[in-house]
Amino acid sequence: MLGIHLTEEQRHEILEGFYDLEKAFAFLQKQASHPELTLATTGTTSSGKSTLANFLIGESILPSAVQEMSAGLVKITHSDKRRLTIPQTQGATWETGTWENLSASDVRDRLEATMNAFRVEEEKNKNIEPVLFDVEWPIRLAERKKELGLPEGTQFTILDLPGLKAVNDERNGPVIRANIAKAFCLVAYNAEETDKVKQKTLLN
Ligand SMILES: Nc1nc2c(ncn2[C@@H]2O[C@H](COP(=O)(O)OP(=O)(O)OP(=O)(O)O)[C@@H](O)[C@H]2O)c(=O)[nH]1
Ligand SMILES: [Mg+2]
Repeated sequence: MLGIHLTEEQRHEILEGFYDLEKAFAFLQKQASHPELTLATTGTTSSGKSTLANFLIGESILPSAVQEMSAGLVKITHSDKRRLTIPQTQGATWETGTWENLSASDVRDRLEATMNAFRVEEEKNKNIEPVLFDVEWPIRLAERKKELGLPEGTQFTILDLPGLKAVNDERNGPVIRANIAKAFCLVAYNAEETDKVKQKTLLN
């Protein structure tokens, strides 16, 4: 009955609306059976983000150092595999690809070498695309879903982010901003930082 007075354009619009509703419903259905939990370690430079992420993972797969270490984004997805993928990004001079059955130190060494190579390239080209690391790994915390009160099908991801150096940090700022909105953030800061005002500004 509705259709009798509708133009072709209006009919099309209504149909599009139904398709969107169907897509939203399918998304919610998937979310309900396989909810996603993403934790992101974020905070100031050299504040212990990667050390904390390694603790949650249960193995030291992320490089950490006294001086600035992390560059780009490391995404660790809970899996029974031990696989690392470094996708081809614009300006990449480092080895890209997928490596399987790695040890924790294999991953850490490759991440460290690639982060160092990225920093060298970044000095020459400020507009280089941030490096990405996709790690599939058994995350210790994800094996304790019951204790955490999480549904069995929960998909577990940890994002280890680079540090925020300054409020207008043009290097790491965009990577951090693009990812924290989608995650439950664990904020790390260096309790020994002497410039308390700077620290507070950054954390804010
Ligand atoms: N005293 C102390 N040192 C820590 C702690 N957590 C990490 N560290 C040390 O702090 C230094 C920096 O640690 P990282 O985990 O690399 O810090 P990060 O925040 O990931 O650093 P970037 O990613 O480079 O910004 C390393 O030397 C760690 O061993 C802590 O809880 N206490
Ligand atoms: Mg780090």
